[in-house]
Amino acid sequence: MDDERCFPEGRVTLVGILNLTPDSFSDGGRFVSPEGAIERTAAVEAGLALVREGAHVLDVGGESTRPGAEPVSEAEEIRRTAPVLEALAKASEVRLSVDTRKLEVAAAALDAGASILNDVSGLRHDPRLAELAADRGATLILGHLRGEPATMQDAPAFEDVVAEVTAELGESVARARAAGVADERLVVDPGIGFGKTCAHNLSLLTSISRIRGALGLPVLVGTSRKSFLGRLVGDGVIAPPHARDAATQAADAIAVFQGADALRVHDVAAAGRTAAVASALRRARRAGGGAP
Ligand code: HH2
Repeated sequence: MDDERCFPEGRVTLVGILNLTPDSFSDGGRFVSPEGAIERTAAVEAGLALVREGAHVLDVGGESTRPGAEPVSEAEEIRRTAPVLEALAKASEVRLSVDTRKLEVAAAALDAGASILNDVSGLRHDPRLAELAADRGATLILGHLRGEPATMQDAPAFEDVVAEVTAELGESVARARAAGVADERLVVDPGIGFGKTCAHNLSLLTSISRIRGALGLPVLVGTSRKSFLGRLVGDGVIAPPHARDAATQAADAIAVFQGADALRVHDVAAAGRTAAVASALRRARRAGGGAP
């Protein structure tokens, strides 16, 4: 693996979402035939289209983590993800990430050409992901999630969500470091929508610079089309995922303005424009002597 960082300072890294699932909340079923076969050519084409839109990283997922999603076996998750990763690795230089909590799936993805492990559980599901990342020189994204995706929205409770999420992410970071993962290969993520109420998500999104400062690592933010945004723009009902794009840009702009290093998004072109404006505003505020 080369030494170039996947999430370098000085740019907002755009992570394009490519879900190979029948049931993801926004893009589920796009590349799955009625019999459950993955439509590999169409998936690779969609990934390459995201790269043309400006994606620096493609995050390939084979299991939905939405609340109440059906669990998927490791073999099925590998069947969905590994061939598409392999084909993308042949077709493009883009960095490839696998969105999984499972060791075997992560190992198969690295074999197929991925160089980033995106673990929404922050090593709580399987701490051995840290050794795998260390051994293979992979970058590790550590998300914040209490419990399991299936039940995470049952009754999320925090006394001080920012302090608790930061402390728990710190535990994930300590585990990764203890396993030998270098800081240059670590990214943290407050887990927007993962076991949090709308108010929790808003508190976290307005505290990105605090989280980043406390942990001293790049922060990735994933708000794209999430249901709390549908709640905010839905006028009494929850707006469906396709009606949450403007809301996503607003939330992501606020995150970048505070220093978010990466955005995980469905609409890469829009995120690139949002990041350009929010970064320019951030630079203007710094030049004007405002907060960092
Ligand atoms: N959100 C989702 C999945 N993976 N990974 C990180 N690091 N951060 C996130 O916020 C995040 C993530 C959920 O979104 P999506 O992949 O669109 O849906 P689903 O889980 O239903 O496949």
